[in-house]
Parts: sequence; C-alpha cells; structure tokens
Amino acid sequence: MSPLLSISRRTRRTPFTDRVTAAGVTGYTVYNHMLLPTVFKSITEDYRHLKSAVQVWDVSCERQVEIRGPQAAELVQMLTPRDLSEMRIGQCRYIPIVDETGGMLNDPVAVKLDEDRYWVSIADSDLLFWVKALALGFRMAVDVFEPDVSPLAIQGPLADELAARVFGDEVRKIRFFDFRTFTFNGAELAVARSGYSKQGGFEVYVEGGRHGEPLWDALFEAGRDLDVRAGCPNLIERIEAGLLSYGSDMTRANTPHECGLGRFCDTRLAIGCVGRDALLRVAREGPLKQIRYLEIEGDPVPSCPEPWAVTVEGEPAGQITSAAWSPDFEANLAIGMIVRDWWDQGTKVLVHTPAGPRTARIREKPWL
Ligand code: THG
Repeated sequence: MSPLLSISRRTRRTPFTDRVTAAGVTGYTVYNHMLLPTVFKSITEDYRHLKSAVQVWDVSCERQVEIRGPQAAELVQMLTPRDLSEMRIGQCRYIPIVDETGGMLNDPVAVKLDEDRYWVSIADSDLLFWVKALALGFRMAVDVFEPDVSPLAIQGPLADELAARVFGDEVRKIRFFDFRTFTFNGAELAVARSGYSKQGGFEVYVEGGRHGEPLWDALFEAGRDLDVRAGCPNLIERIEAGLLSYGSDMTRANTPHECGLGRFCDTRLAIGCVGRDALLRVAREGPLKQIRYLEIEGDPVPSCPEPWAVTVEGEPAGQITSAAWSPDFEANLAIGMIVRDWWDQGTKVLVHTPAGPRTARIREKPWL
C-alpha cells in the first residue's frame, strides 16, 4: 500500500480541488506548497486518454509572481538570460531564471499583460522571495506579490474544439505561446496556447478563485461528447516530450546550458540579468555535463524518485532523474544529466536502476 499524503493548510487546496476529488483523483504531489494531481485512473490509462481526446488539468500550483510598476520590465530582465526586449503584450516566454552564480532558480513561463505588468508562472521553487528581495535591494518601483490566479490547462488533440465551445472560435487563432483575453462568467480571463504537454492546448489563467468551479463545469458540460476527463501533467508523455521538471531534472546546482536550455538564453544581449557575468564565464568553456534523453533496455523500470547512477566502464558518467515505460515507443524512456565524454547520440551507457544494471542508449532529442 502506498503511504497517504496528509493535507493541511500548508498543502494548499485550489479552487478546483473539490471538482478534482469528485473526478476521482488517486494520486497527488505537492508543488509550490499546493496540491497537484499526478494520477486519476492510472498513469498509463491517463496517458492514452491524453493522447487521444482532451483533458482538463488543475495546474493551480503553477503560481504566478506578479510584477507590477514602472520598473517591472527591468526587474523581469534581471531574472533571466533570455533577452525580453522584443517581448510584446499578449506574449508568453519560457524563461530560465538564474542567480548570480548562473544557477537555475526556476524555469517559468513569463506572461506580459501590460507594459508595466507581468506574471511569472513558476515551477516548484519559492521564487517570490528572490524577486521580492531583488526589488527591495535595488529599490525598484515595483510591487511583487502572488495574485489570486489559478491556471487550468486544456490539453489533448481535441483541446481546440473544447476551448472553442466555451470561449468561441477566436481561441483557434491564438498562436503558440500567445494569449488573448476572453470574457467568462463576467470576468476577463487570459487564455494562452501553452501547457506542459506536446498534445496541444491552452492554459486559462483563472483570475479570481470564484470563477474556478463555473469554468470547470462549463468545460465538462461542453465536452461530454468529446470524452473530456480530468487529467494532470502525465509522467510518460512529458518524458516523451522532453519537458524538464525543476527540482527533479535540474536544480540550483545546474546552469541553463547544462539543462539544454541554451536556446532560451541570449546572455550577451540580456543586459541587467544578475547571472550574466557568471554565465558568460562558464559559456567560454561550455558545460561539462548536459541533459540527455535515454532509452533503457529491458522490461519496464520502476519510477525514479531519486537519481540513478550512470556509468561507462565503471567510471561515473552522470545520472538519470526521470524514467517511465512508454507504451507507444515500447521502451523505457529517461531523462538524465550526462557527462561530456559520453553524451553523443547513440553512446552506450550503464544505468544502475533498482531493477539492476541496464544498458541504455543516449539520444540528443526527445521522442515527440
Ligand atoms: N505552464 C505555465 N506555467 C508553468 C508550466 C507550464 N510553470 C511551471 C512549469 N510548467 C514550468 N516549466 C515549463 C517547462 C516547459 C515548458 C513550459 C514550462 C514548455 N516548453 C516547450 C518546449 O520545451 O518544447 C516550449 C518552449 C518554447 O518554445 O518557448 O512549454 O507548462 N503557465
């Protein structure tokens, strides 16, 4: 029997928790001190449904750090080596966030609501404290706070159809990582084409918890014939998609380059980024280890709650931090940090799983 998670005020509920319970959630994790569903029927059944229909996900735990005021844009640029000078209102950007050593503090989605107003939609670390401290220490003209915003994701191949039934056909025109605002229940809600899967879909930034249940109910009412179900970020699909999980696949000990997030860095242009000097220094030598994708041979491996060592000829070659059996690829797929000598496509390594040592092959790109 798996242990229970005791829920208290610290493990914050969300505006959708009662609906998620009624929908039959069977597994939770805690993310940003808030409940995040991990399983409904089973990870494999949830996976098949996500890839064939449409799901509604309570991702309220993607908390927003709101930055508002005349120096908002300046403060957001201090956080990231991605150049945001061309970012327009109505756009979202995936931004690595680094400290003064170049270490990753978070990998959120930034949302530009207005020239002087941003949301930073955070992964699992207390970024609010870091942003507040920078604002205070640099005496910046900004307010930094966590607003009452709870993202609800609509993901899957039928997501466009479902979203159009609730918000109107205009949602179909939203481009990847753009958002538009739609009126629902008398509220103006930002709807972005984004989400933590590669199945396509939207994220509704539900501003005002009172709109949560009406929106949930409207989506399930409208999607009955689409077999809409409650879902959640799915371990198998997100590994296939190569989506990284902060705290698991990378930590403060890693640079964005080690995380394979170099394509989201324009460090030379990102004047003001507090980690700029450190990143320019480490960029000269290049990373010594980097995120890679791996296929592990043999029967399905168990899940990976702590890193598994990777070796080559007995020498340390890195670690695996996420793994799952993929029904579609009929293989064990994994994400890990691999040292430079062994990170080329096709290299054979040994992964020390709880089910014993297994041969694995390196891939440079994810599966989806
Ligand atoms: N949506 C929102 N907030 C979030 C997440 C999200 N906060 C927490 C967590 N997820 C942050 N991490 C990620 C990781 C990957 C992506 C988004 C957030 C992502 N990556 C795409 C990729 O790598 O293919 C696209 C990136 C791009 O091209 O800009 O979507 O999911 N609101």
